[in-house]
Amino acid sequence: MNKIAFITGATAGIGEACAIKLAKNGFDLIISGRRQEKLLQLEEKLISENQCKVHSLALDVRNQNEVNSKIESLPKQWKNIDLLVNNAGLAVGVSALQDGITDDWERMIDTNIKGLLYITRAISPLMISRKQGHIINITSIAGKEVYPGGNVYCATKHAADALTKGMRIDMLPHNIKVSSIAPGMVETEFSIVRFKGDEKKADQVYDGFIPLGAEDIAETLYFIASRPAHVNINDVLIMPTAQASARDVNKQ
Ligand code: NDP
Ligand code: 8X3
Repeated sequence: MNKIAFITGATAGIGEACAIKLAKNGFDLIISGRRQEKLLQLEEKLISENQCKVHSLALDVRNQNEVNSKIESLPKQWKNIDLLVNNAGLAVGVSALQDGITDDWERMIDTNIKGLLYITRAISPLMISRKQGHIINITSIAGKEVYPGGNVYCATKHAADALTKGMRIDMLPHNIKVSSIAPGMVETEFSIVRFKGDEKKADQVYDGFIPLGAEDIAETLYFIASRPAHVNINDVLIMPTAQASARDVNKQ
């Protein structure tokens, strides 16, 4: 029987690449995100290219009622979730705090912190009842360092880093692994979202150096997820070779 992975934010970028990598390596998948059309496209691709089963679950991680009811409504066999990838997240804007837009702050806090909590609150009891499971949180270099214009996004990723550590303690008696991956710059839809659809500004972020690709994170995630039962990788900080810190990028 295949293992089951539940991925949030599978409609783009890192989450989509993780779905493709896990499907190639024998996982069945529950893929989630808000964009139903993208989920269906990915579901078709995964099923046509792999020997795997896929269940699409359109949901907004910010809506706890929706999260609970959609997870509760999963068919019984899909509730045996072995791997949860808490990936859904976003940055919105680069304003200094004194110029900040409350709606941007709330989108980041509600998605990156509260969404991660709602999903984990709903899925971890299913893992606990089976005394097995693995939760991998996609945090960020922004959870280790703070950079200009990063204020609230960095705060949410510092929170995700702290929650990873807290979860690891809480899950310890239940034989559940908790890991995190903290990437530096990865070229995905991330900057388009951050700059609210301004593709020119988004492209400039990755000009002059080779950023990570979503596949690089997916490879790392699969490595973490495929260690023997007695081994847990707590945290991986992964950067492009051209990046030394959140603020130091060797652009040519
Ligand atoms: P993308 O914008 O390409 O993908 C983000 C994904 O999150 C989409 O699938 C989106 O789906 C989903 N998502 C966003 N909001 C919600 C929501 N409210 N409910 C459900 N799903 C949601 O960005 P990345 O792939 O780059 O980002 C993935 C994660 O990696 C994020 O947590 C990000 O903070 C983190 N990260 C990214 C880095 C980068 O440089 N790209 C570096 C470090 C960390 P939909 O719109 O369909 O809901
Ligand atoms: C995304 C990477 O450097 O923009 O988490 O914070 S960065």
